[in-house]
Amino acid sequence: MSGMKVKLLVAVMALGLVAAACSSNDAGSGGGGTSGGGGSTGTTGGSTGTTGGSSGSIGAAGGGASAQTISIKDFAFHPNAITGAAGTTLSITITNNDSPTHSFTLDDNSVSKDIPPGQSVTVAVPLPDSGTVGWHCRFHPTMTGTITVG
Ligand SMILES: [Cu+2]
Repeated sequence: MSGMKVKLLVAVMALGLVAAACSSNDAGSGGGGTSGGGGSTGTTGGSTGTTGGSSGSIGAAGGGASAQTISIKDFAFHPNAITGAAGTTLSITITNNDSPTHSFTLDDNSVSKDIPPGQSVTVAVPLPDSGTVGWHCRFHPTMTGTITVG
């Protein structure tokens, strides 16, 4: 009886040690991301740090480009209003959940990709220093969206 208790205690302590080791590792890599983000600019440092903390693997991408996901359903983009950092290239992955083919087409036609039903495509959208960038579906003019550069 008491022997069982001791074994249990040892097992619990061992688990605790493993957990402690894991969490200290996480804190370490998260901290690295935060300091890396702070190096570039103060304002974007905050958001970059958050991205680095949640997953270290895309921390590197967080420095130069950011990513957004959009889904298409019922002949509409969801969301149809997103934001991006001035002067960066925004990577947008669009998934078509409708039956017909749609497209992601910038209003100036500099980027245009068709998205077959059930599929996803990723586009790279270079953002200006200010203003907005509009996009639409070239097959269905009522499908529109806007990237606000901030
Ligand atoms: Cu469409």
